[in-house]
Amino acid sequence: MTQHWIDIKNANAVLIMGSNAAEHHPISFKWVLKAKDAGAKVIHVDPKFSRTSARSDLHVPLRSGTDIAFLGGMVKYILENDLIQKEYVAEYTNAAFILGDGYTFEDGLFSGFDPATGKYDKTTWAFAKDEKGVPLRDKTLQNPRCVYQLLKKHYDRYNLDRVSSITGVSKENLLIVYETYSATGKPDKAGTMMYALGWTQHSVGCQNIRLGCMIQLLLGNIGVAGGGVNALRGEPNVQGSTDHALLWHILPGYHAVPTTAWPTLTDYLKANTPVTNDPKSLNWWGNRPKYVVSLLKGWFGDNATAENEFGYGLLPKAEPGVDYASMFQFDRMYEGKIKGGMIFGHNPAVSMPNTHKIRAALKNLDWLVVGEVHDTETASFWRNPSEDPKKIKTEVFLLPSCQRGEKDGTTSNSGRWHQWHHKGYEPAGESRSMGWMLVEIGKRVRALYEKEKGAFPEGLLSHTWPKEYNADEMARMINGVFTRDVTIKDKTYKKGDQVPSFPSLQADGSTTSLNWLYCGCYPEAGKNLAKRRDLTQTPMQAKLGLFPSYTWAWPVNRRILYNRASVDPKGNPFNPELPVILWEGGKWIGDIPDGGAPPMAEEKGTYPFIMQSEGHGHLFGPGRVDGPFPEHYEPAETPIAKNPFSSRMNNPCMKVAKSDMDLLAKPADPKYPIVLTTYSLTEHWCGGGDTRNTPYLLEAEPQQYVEMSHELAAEKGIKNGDVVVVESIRGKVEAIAMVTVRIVPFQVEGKTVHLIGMPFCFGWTTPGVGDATNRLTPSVGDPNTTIPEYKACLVNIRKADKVTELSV
Ligand SMILES: Nc1nc2c(c(=O)[nH]1)N[C@H]1C(S)=C(S)[C@@H](COP(=O)(O)OP(=O)(O)OC[C@H]3O[C@@H](n4cnc5c(=O)[nH]c(N)nc54)[C@H](O)[C@@H]3O)O[C@H]1N2
Ligand SMILES: Nc1nc2c(c(=O)[nH]1)N[C@H]1C(S)=C(S)[C@@H](COP(=O)(O)OP(=O)(O)OC[C@H]3O[C@@H](n4cnc5c(=O)[nH]c(N)nc54)[C@H](O)[C@@H]3O)O[C@H]1N2
Ligand SMILES: [Mo]
Repeated sequence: MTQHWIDIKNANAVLIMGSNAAEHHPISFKWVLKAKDAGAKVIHVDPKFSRTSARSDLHVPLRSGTDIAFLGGMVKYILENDLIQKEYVAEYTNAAFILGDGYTFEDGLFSGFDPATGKYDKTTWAFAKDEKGVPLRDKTLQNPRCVYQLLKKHYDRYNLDRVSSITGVSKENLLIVYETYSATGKPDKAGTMMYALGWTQHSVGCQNIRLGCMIQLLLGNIGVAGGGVNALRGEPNVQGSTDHALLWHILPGYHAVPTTAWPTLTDYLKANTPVTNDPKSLNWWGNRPKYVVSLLKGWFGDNATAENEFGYGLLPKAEPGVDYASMFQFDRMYEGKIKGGMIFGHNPAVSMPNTHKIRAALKNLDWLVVGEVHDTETASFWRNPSEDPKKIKTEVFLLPSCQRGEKDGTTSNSGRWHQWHHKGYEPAGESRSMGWMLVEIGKRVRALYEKEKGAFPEGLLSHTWPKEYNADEMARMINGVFTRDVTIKDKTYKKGDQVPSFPSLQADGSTTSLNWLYCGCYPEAGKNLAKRRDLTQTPMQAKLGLFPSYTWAWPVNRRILYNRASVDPKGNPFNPELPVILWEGGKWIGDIPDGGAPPMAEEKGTYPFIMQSEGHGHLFGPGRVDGPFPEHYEPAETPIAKNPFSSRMNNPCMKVAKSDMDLLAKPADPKYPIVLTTYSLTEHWCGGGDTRNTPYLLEAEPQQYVEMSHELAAEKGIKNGDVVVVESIRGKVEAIAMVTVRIVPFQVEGKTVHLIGMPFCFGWTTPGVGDATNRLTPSVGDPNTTIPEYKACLVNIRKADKVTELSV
């Protein structure tokens, strides 16, 4: 989130799109209702009606997978009716930047596409530059090659008729949403966007979010109170685990994972440290060397020296171009290329797409370690009723793990608040925390390497490894310490002192930090700010709902990111009623400003979007792999025969697994005419491994079901409560029919398209509940993130021949 939960109350309009906030993020929804009580309009754009829709002013059903068309139509509406916040757009976004000659867009493809690799060469997406290398700009926005004009041209094709026909949303509904939401383009008005899986779980997931961001930039809604683009994060603790690099492609603090293309630290830093020649651009990522060296120093301690490039050579390197995301790890496992592995707190045999393939892949392992609170479909895959355990070679170890309440630690919430939780009770039985297990496994593997050596022992043995796991000590080291006596701005720090915050981190080995973003969360010995519960506020902060001394937020306790964009170039708040920061007496007050420089118009002033090397918000976004402007493509499986926007049916860069089990239905496949979307339930948690073992939650939602419209039920001769079979080209699932007005048929490209919805929390280890919905879904992913397309695939549905127990 660029904001924090409480700030949602300051919005004049709330667009909830791709999220069921009331059910899955109830705390966020408390603030939505406060905004609504204060007069805000709340809009829910979602294929099905839910508790979120029930409390919104407007629920707009749209066909799953068509958000870019919907939002592209909004961009056209905003530009045609001149509703942008002009000063913000001209000064703070790259609308005025002029593109070089190479950039083109034709028939669904941007310039630089190589059909052989399915990848773009992005060099043609570069801006034209002056002799100093600074992008050329036309702040009148008239130059035909400026971003504003190219944006206008791109979305000119997204007219009401076409958008309505592809999304299945009526023109009246489109206009109401466009008009209501774009009213927040006035300087003193703010709209907020709340999204989650309805946007991310698509082969165009990243571009869904980008288009949301672009609308927010056009309306001047980023950095201001009540604005923002807000990812409602999932699993506790998905925000923290992303920050600390649970994902394969980054190191802690969002640094690219080293690859063999960058054999030395110098190569790595050169490739990953942006430069700017514009003195008004802070270019914060220009500091990357300080953060990477401090991370290496934290990992390797005295074994990290300037001579050995701080141990960079000890890190494993990925192969460039290879995708190690779990969807493709399972693909490699299915091919027999992976021998063993560990799975902690994850139940892929239920939650990964195309679970028949996942389950087949697990059989190829020699050994598997599962860290779990319960037995699951993953730990027990070898005794699935359709398997013969005697024929499965895999040796499975189940490590009993303790539950959240049984351990100390932190979670980072969606608003980036780093919050401590205390252990409530002792772990049951022999269960242990994951921290304990990982430290212990590390110790034992190191002892073996010391004794037996093996391949490349230096990597493991050079690590600073803790003697035992201690969450508070870990938080202290995540913040980082000085490795020698250092004087910064007249203040002397001794070796071993805590680094006060990340501007003090250095690239010379004098500091450690296991994550620069969290540097400042533990600024002095004994001062773990995640434990802070101080409600003190100034009157200005009270008006905003800002509690700066309650816990700690990354970065540097800033609560609203890009807050320098909440003031005009002279430093006057766009909304004087709710200033986030104020320039007063030569300094900023309010929230912690993004960089301490004076207002932009002053000589030493800087641009507000400090994480972009040119300092401007990206309307034109060359950073993504699949295009600088979001474009509508159909999901990998689509019920229509032709994409009316171009002759490209699907995202040309989408990730597709290609094994013999990865079949895809063809466009408008008569065997699979129905769109399936999947979702979580209030009463269960994700794959249900936990909640199916909690009797009262299971009683509340006891078995697999499928929601469908009355019209589809009538067509198929299905009655409410019937047992039905839902079938895709990859598998089938039995479910109870829930015939409901919450789902309606869509009129798409001149025909009726039905959509059905299923939860994904059920699995065969719980008797009588049915098996995984993901038996139906495809191994197709977004090209930037490889997040699977769980939200739109094709199926058919029929009444079961005989009434059965819900079976596997
Ligand atoms: N009680 C409870 N809370 C949870 C969870 C849980 O399992 N149970 N899970 C947690 C986790 S890990 C996560 S990631 C979050 C998930 O939070 P959400 O994203 O809210 O979860 P979902 O139910 O998967 O999807 C949200 C909505 O997206 C809609 N949708 C589907 N396809 C589309 C589309 O193409 N466009 C649009 N606009 N909408 C679409 C669905 O109909 C659904 O209403 O919740 C977290 N909170
Ligand atoms: N069709 C479809 N599939 C989806 C989604 C969807 O919307 N639709 N959503 C996706 C999303 S966003 C997510 S996040 C995934 C979630 O799916 P998974 O990653 O599989 O995670 P969970 O189902 O939340 O939990 C897995 C296991 O963790 C165990 N567990 C709980 N607490 C602890 C602990 O402290 N330690 C250990 N070791 N184990 C613990 C639980 O018992 C549970 O069995 O599913 C994804 N799959
Ligand atoms: Mo999630």
